[in-house]
Amino acid sequence: MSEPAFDLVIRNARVATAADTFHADIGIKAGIIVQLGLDIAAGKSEIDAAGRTVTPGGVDGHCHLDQPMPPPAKMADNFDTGTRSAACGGTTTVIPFAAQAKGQSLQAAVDDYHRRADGRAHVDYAFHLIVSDPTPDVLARELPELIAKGHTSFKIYMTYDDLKLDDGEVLDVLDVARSHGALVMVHAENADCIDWLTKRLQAAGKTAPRFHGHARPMLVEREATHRAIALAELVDVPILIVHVSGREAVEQIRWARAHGLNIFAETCPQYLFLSAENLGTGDSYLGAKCVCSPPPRDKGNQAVIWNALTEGLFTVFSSDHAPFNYGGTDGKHPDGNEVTFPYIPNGIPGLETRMPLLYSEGVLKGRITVNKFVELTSTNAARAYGLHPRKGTVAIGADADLVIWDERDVEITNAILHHNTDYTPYEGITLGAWPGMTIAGGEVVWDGKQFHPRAGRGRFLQCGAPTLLPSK
Ligand code: DUC
Ligand code: ZN
Ligand code: ZN
Repeated sequence: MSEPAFDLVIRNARVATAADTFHADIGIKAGIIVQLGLDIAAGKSEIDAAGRTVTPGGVDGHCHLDQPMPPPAKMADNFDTGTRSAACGGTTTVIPFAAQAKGQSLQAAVDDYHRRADGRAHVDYAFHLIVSDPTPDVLARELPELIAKGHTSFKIYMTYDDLKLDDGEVLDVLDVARSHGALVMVHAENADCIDWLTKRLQAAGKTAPRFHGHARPMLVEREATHRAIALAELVDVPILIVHVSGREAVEQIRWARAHGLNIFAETCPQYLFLSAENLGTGDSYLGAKCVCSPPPRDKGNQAVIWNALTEGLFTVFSSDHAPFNYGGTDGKHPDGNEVTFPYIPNGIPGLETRMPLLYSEGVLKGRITVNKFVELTSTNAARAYGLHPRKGTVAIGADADLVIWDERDVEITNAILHHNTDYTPYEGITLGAWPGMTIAGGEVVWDGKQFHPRAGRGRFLQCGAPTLLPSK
């Protein structure tokens, strides 16, 4: 008897890519898709996907794992638990951030981050850089060297004291990106407006978690989005505005595109599924669970983000997973205390729920096609961060990273999730779909009931040049 032709065959799949939907068997060998066809030869193992949709594994191009934090804050997920939850939610590539502390070299931040990731990841990963200290050496030597080593995207912040750049520094970083073909992701919120509002709110005794939203109104995001666009126009370089949360930022992006500027945009589940109400009422501290920046907006803004998503404004849909426990001493209760809103660590968990939320409420509710879903959750992130077509599609030669979807009701509770965070902001939401199986590099990592760990399965990916088409 001859050896089976494939390690794994997925039969009778309804395959959805960003471009097409078609029926095929998928033949996998050594972790790669090597054949797509009808009635292909046998595999050592076989999975029947009849009646089910198969999409590329998700590429979460914006998540934070084991990122060093000012004490006592500590992220609840590292590369083990973060990639475990990613896999169980259908995401097979994660791109967290090697964050430069002010005064630190970028290379030191990358070396430290490799130590945190090495041997722990269950799915493949790449690193964006966070540039917080663009010294002459960083701009002239470190950034170009790191871009050449596969870090072709970096995030910059217009807020947060320990991370923010002034406009001149933003221009310098954009200029390096232009010269070396990298993509800059911009966190657009006006730091001075936030500081000013925060001081006034504190002076008035308005310190409960819900005032986090009052300190960061839509206006501060609108102004910074406008400024980021202007700075990118001056340098003549594309940028990606991350975590767009509402109408006024959407209007800025539409304006930029109408003027021929190449501005890409990201939104996240929290701006579709959470609203200002989740930041709590009165003095309740529970709203700390949903403190993230930009904050969830009102229901009108939520509807604007849904419309913008269905109309094609967004390039990518990412989790911005930034996990802090609600209980304990190193998360939302620093040193065990209820603190005033400026001291609540910003961020919510969302790696595992990102894809099922959008599949259920986007695809199954008829708001977007399954092809648009694939584009937003996988293909465009792979393109933006130079990983396509190895990642982000179902094609011969691509990595065998796949999700087989089960269309069944699932109630989200923290107990069914695999992150290490002690809550989910989506507790109690019932979805119409969940990954029935996730395959990463040809191996089943999630079978719909059980996670199949193999720390170190996840490989570090060197990213190439972004291959996104100009934004429309
Ligand atoms: N905001 C960020 O910019 N990053 C992580 C989490 C958050 O809320
Ligand atoms: Zn951000
Ligand atoms: Zn972020």
